[in-house]
Amino acid sequence: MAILGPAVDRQQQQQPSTCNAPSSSDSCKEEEELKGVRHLCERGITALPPRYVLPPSDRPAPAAPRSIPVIDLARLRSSERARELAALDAACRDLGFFQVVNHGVQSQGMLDVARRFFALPQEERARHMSSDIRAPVRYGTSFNQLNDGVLCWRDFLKLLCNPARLDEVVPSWPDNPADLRDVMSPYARANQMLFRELISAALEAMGIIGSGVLKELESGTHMMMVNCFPACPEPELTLGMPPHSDYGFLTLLLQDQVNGLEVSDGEDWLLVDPLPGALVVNVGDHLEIFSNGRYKSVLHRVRVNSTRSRISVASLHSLPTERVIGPAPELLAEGTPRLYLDTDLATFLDYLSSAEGKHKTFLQSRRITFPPS
Ligand SMILES: O=C(O)CCC(=O)C(=O)O
Repeated sequence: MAILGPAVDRQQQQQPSTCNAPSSSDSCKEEEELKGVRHLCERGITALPPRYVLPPSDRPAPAAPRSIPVIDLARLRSSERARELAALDAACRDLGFFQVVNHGVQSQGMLDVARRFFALPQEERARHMSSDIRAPVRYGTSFNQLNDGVLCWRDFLKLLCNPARLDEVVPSWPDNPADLRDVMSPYARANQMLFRELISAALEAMGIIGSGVLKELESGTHMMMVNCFPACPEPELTLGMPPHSDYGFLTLLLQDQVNGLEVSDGEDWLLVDPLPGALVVNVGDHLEIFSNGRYKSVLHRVRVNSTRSRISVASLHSLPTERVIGPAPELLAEGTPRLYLDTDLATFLDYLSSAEGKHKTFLQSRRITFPPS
């Protein structure tokens, strides 16, 4: 589950390591693991350390690449809008995932600079390490490295880039590679514009027009998760990210040419094979709640492979953190029952720290269950 925290606080410098040589001591092993999977690869590991090994039932099975619905932005902007809106509506209702083509967002530089960031020496990347999940800039590893029983084969750079505060936060982003800020901030802006266009289309498809949500989104949240999944010595035993749903309205995913995203259709995991240059978009928990269940926030996970490193950039967009989110009033007209409780960030954080957080998805905890009639 991705977390959209408010833009707050400090960064914590990583402490100098006392584990200078590969060691068998448990605390040194743990310290090495928490430096991330790129670091383990640089140390030349040839087998998966035990903390990354999933129980057999959670391991990825071989999967054939599959296409997902395509939404063509050129058509959405043309006289064919109504047909494209219907396709978008169907994709959000059925799979909860689609891909966008002809979007015009320049992304090659973004992937390139992300790759160069993860290729920096460990000490340089570690300058941005923090155990504070609300830190606006945070380099880390796994899914939630402080809580994960089994670690994931992923390193990430989280950048908070809320539209109303982007210029303010960019100076706190890494300054190495030297062009990182200059490349990533225009990408963030272009991604925000695309998100606004897509969410406006989704609202129109649901018949929600002029509700003020678009205005609220101007001061909404945008978090970029820049992910690196290095080639893994035993990919059949682990995952790059475990099954999770996203906490926001929509997530826009940029990935390089290496596939890895798998989407649950309720029975099987589908390995997503996007068209070259497409961005993959998925419905998040907030949009499922806001749409009163019409749109589906679906579990997804990431598999890794033994030969190729993979880079992805997930942009998670939502309403302001203090906004309480419930089903849109327009969708509750004429006696349609409300299917979800209202929610806000505090509820989500409480849920994460509760025992329930380990067993159910957040969305399930917000569903209203009706007594049998
Ligand atoms: O890399 C991917 O394919 C998905 C990443 C993702 O799900 C996330 O960052 O939340």
